[in-house]
Amino acid sequence: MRLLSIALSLLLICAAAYAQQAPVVTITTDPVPAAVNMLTNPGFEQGAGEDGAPVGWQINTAAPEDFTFEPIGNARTGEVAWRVNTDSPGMSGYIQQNVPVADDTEYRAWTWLRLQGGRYMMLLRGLVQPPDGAAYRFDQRTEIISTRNHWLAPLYLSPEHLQGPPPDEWILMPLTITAPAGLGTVQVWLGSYFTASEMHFDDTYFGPARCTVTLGIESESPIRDVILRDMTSGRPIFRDDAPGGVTTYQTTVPEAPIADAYYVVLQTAAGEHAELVLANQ
Ligand SMILES: [Ca+2]
Repeated sequence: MRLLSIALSLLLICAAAYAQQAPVVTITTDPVPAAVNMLTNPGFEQGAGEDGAPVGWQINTAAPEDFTFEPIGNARTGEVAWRVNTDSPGMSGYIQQNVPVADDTEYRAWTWLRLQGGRYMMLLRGLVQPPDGAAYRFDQRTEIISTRNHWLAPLYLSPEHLQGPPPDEWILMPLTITAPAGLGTVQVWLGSYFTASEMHFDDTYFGPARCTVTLGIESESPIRDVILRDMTSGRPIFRDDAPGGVTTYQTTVPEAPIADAYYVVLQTAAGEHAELVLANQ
């Protein structure tokens, strides 16, 4: 009887928790990334040009015969995403676009990535000719690796030993740089770095690095703590650990890293709520 009453109590607690609507979180950015994006054909909706590269982009590899570059459906947004595939770890292969940049200016780049296997890399590169000094190469990069298509799988490597992001999920991969004086043009490279790879890109961005974020929350349960996070690791962009138990909350965060999505973590009287919030929806 006592067990039954404990079970009933638990059920009631669960029911109460489920009765509570999840908080509704909205984010807008000023500017909106699409309005200041410096890339041509960032979402690949214009498809492929005669050279087989996405319109506005070029293909960059020393072994084109090893690679498939092609538009595909099942996009993140619109009708088209871009696929980079290779069965060979012998060479790297990228799509590339060149963008003019101002001296000593911060920029941000990203792609949404669906990585089904291999080593994805974004490089932001160029040749710097300083006003008074020797030329040097600029090269910054970000990467992520998935072993989900490892050649030993699934026979010798069981699924739990394969690592990487969920293969059917679009993830946001940003990188922020400061263009040094004399860079002039930055090359945006997106592709596969010396692995057998299957990766898809959509909704790419290169442009201003900062924006003003407006964060709004509607919660049935009193809000006790608000954290806004960027996709990249590090300190939160914003935290309010004393919002005073309000249920309607709004704040403005200037000079935040611009992005299409942010992580928001809330503590409410009903518990924790963590969500990847798409901006400007
Ligand atoms: Ca698209």
